[in-house]
Amino acid sequence: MPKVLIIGACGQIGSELTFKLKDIYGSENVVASDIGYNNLDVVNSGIFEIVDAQDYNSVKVCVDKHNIDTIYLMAAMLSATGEKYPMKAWNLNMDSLFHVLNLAKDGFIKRIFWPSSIAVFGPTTPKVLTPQHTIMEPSTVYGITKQVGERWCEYYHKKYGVDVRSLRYPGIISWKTMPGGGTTDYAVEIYHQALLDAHYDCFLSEETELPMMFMEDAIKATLDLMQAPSEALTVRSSYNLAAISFTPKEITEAIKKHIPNFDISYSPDFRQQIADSWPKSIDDSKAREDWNWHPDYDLKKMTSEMIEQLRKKYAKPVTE
Ligand code: AKB
Repeated sequence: MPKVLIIGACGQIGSELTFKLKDIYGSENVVASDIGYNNLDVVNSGIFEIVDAQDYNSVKVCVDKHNIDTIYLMAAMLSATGEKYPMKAWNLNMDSLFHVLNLAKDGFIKRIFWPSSIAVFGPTTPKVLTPQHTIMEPSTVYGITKQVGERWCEYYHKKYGVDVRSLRYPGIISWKTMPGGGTTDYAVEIYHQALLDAHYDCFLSEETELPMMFMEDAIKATLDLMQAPSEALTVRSSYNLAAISFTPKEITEAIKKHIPNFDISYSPDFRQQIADSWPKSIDDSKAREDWNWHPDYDLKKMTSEMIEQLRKKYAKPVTE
């Protein structure tokens, strides 16, 4: 049974990963951690520690205290916030990765999950069915940190035998915890606003097509990759991963099937340029070949689930 530490457990993906890992390995084998008590559902769900991902000693103390052998490093500054604070994004995204890679290199932990992103690709990358191996000239700070991170992951694996595994997440859509600071966040906000106001003002233009994925699929992919036999993995930088691609116009049509009076307006801002530099769709055949990846959710199924869950969430009294 692995002893797991999630760093960044209060965030959008970290929180759901924490709940799922507790289901699988038992609450006593999973330590959630973050820089603050930012998600009370996570904090109150079992063992929780304050860990500063940028401070090697803070991470090491927690690893020693709980005999951790596996780390999911989910703390990161995403694309939109990264453009506002370039050096903070660089420092957080790189320092935290080096700390866990070095813990593994020095034998303190055995396995690492580190998320990369479609942001590793840039304006010169082929946009449709972007291949696993292709031109990568990211134009955002976030994308640069992810691309550099991938190189270091592969280097630590080849040079020191570190068992680090990674996925290039597309935009992740979920109803439990809000995303923060990403360019794909519109695809979560739109569901909330559809239910609250029947209107959404989108910060991307109507034809901006981006790769996306429902949270259930993202968690499944993460756990399948982490449980795959080491010999099966031929990619130690980061695997392309895909499920759905859609535009703001297409997600609006899908939402209108449930909320017919929903309407959308468009006010593209600085995030448009980021989105325009990313692929429209991804070729994830390596992930399918190596560890049998396949997604379960399309736009229609995801939209039904999002609307159903958010309806329940908003129907609950505020005191709950
Ligand atoms: C972002 O929009 O920055 C992230 C990502 C695609 O990695 N959701």
